[in-house]
Amino acid sequence: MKVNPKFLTLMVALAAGTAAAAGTPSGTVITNTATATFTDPTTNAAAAPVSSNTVSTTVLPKPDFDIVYTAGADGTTATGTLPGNYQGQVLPGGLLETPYKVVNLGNVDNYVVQLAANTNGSPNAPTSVKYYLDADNNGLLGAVELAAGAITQVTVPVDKLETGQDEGIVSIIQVIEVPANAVAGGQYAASPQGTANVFDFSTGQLDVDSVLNGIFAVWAFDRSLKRQ
Ligand SMILES: [Ca+2]
Ligand SMILES: [Ca+2]
Ligand SMILES: [Ca+2]
Repeated sequence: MKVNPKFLTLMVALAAGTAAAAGTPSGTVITNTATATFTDPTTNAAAAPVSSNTVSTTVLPKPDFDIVYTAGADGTTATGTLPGNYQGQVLPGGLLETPYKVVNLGNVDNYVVQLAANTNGSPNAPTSVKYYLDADNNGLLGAVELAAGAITQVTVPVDKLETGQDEGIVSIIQVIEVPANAVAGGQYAASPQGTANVFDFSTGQLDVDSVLNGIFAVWAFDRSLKRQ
């Protein structure tokens, strides 16, 4: 029985290439056995098919993420135009709550993104900036979510290819606390900044990256509100 070795090599290469398909979760093991069918030149009849060795390839991690507004344009810098529902006025000592989404853009399941507040460029320093898990994904900080406590990281599932919805999203709420002695018209701004391992496509290496939500939430005080 004669089998063209070049043909088998080609089949194996095709099988290996399949494992690089975009979006396949990392750690997935793809196996492929190539089968060659051919005519036996000694008999000029169809010979029994020949199978190659089984090729196993493990999909490598290519993590990536973004932090975005729940609606409206996103950015990656701390300047720009705010969506309307990300600005407003509160009393001194008040809390300012805005929702964001941490999005898994890679193929790593249970992908951990560290969260911290970026207040660079804020006209005034907030008393604190905290993040909470928006467990019911309604964009509001509920009593149960508040009681669960502030978080410093989120664990984001991978988006399953076999489903239509995007499972790779975790919703969070940012809470800016403004000082009790804040003056009227004072502005306070903060943006969630995520840090996590990401895959650098230019080098093929894993790297650490941060992504701002895009722009700061700017809030102003109105003295008239204080008298109400
Ligand atoms: Ca909620
Ligand atoms: Ca899906
Ligand atoms: Ca962003």
